[in-house]
Amino acid sequence: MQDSRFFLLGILPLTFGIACSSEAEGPRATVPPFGASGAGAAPQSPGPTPAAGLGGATSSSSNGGSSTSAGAAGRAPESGTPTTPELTTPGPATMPGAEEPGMNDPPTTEPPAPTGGVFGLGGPSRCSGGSLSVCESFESAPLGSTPPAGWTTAGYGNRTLTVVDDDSARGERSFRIDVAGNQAAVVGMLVRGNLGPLGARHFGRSFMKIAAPAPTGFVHFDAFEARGNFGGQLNMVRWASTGTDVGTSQSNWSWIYNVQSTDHGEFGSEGPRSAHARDGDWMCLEWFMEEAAQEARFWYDGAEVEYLHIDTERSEIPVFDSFNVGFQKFQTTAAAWRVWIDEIAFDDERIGCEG
Ligand SMILES: [Ca+2]
Repeated sequence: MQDSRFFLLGILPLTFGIACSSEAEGPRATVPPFGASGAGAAPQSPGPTPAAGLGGATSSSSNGGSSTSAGAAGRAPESGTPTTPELTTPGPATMPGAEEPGMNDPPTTEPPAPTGGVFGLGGPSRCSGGSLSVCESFESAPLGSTPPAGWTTAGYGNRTLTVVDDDSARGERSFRIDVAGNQAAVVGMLVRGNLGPLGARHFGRSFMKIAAPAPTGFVHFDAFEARGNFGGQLNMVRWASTGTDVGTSQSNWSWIYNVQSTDHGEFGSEGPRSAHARDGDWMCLEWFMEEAAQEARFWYDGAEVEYLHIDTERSEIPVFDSFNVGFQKFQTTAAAWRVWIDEIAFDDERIGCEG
């Protein structure tokens, strides 16, 4: 069910569309959440704490470029001054050169307490079996800023994207996104293009960990963003978290379905907001998206979040050109963010947290 606040979009879509899809240089303006009293706040000026709801801005994905042969093509500098956002032109042409690459539980109201060895955590990578269309363990990627083969990095802002060995869901290595504090929109994503049949229908799975304590204050962040041409416009379809105070179990902080379009604004579904992203331990995120059925589903630590089963709701799922996995957020937080991702997988069947 769409939130009534979405109808506010009718007032501001042009503004958001321009602000969010601009190909202008430099970090983009903060895009406030719908219904936020701080609408229009400029970067570095978060304004009053807004109500829960959608928010966010477009990210910038790489225009391709091989991580192994195209050098820095499509990659942003790792830190320091604001970087140049990549083009957001929709369509397959935006990804040239990129390398090839069951459950029905009740809504998750209280994710399980942090535990080790559950949800498929620990032990060696399970990517090596070769049964999944895409599975990235980071185990064979060199430590440092070079993305794994088959991926590029994208985004902007003062952040670093690094293969590390200080934490992992499995194996020894993972991919870490560090975002410096006191910034508004920051995008740090791994990008996968040349999706083949997965572009029209896919299951995804990632493990994600946010260092505790997470920054406080209102924020919209995305853990996953799939991009494609929908009716001539670029749609960015996301699994996001919005609200105040990461790690709480209040309805103001939860996972949502979120779509940002270059021409008709931003919308999504957030239901009762009963599934809450945590900080301090690994989360297992799974999802499904299909263009033909206009259906999306989301599982959290193995349990389906019913309110994020998008079937009759507005969905606008295109055939995707790229998948972006990582961390991007759109409001100023004083504190820095540290996020790890690991065992990123895509397939035509559900992967599961144990997969
Ligand atoms: Ca790993």
